[in-house]
Amino acid sequence: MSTIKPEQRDVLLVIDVQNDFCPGGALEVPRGHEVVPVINELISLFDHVILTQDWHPRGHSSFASSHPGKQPFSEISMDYGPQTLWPDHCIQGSTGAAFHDGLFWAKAEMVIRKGFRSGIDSYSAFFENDKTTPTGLTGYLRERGFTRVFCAGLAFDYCVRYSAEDAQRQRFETYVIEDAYRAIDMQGSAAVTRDSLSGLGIGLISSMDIR
Ligand code: VGL
Ligand code: ZN
Repeated sequence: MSTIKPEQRDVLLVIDVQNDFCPGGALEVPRGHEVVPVINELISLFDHVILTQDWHPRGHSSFASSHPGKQPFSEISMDYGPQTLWPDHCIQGSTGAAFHDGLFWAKAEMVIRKGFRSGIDSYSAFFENDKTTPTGLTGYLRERGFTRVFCAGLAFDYCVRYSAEDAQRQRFETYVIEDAYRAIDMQGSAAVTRDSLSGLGIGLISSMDIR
């Protein structure tokens, strides 16, 4: 593809680059920390940067520890549909919930926190897992006049996937930057995610395409 020069209508959406998703964290994504230098370079290229921060209260319903007898990475059925259970992670105000120390987060114009309601998880930066409760990000982007969304971060097969899919469905022109994500990759979920994104017409690009 030809190169893309970020314009005023473009926003870089950096998903969940938090300690708990990096090696040593509570829900580590293999080699998750490797996205940091790539994303820092992207942050320097975009005028507009938005970050998301997974932000759960203690005892959150997505934690296996909140469901006696359930193991992390198993699935349960919630009133809004199936929900994967996770180790306790990204507890509000904890070190695990903080952005990775090396991330140039200070430039962000907006930090959108998600997963703060006890009874519902939120993978997407746009809608909680019931697919109807909005986070407010669509309205924010529209009011600011952004039309293209470039996604990067952790984890590719969960929060990056659902954020990109919702961005595209909300009719933003959406790209995912392939060397700026890492996946949890449970049972082939990274391959399923790539198919799903390209099927929706989301652009899979390299950070080298942006300059
Ligand atoms: C995420 C699982 C649970 C993510 C957040 O950021 O991809 N995954 N909470
Ligand atoms: Zn979470």
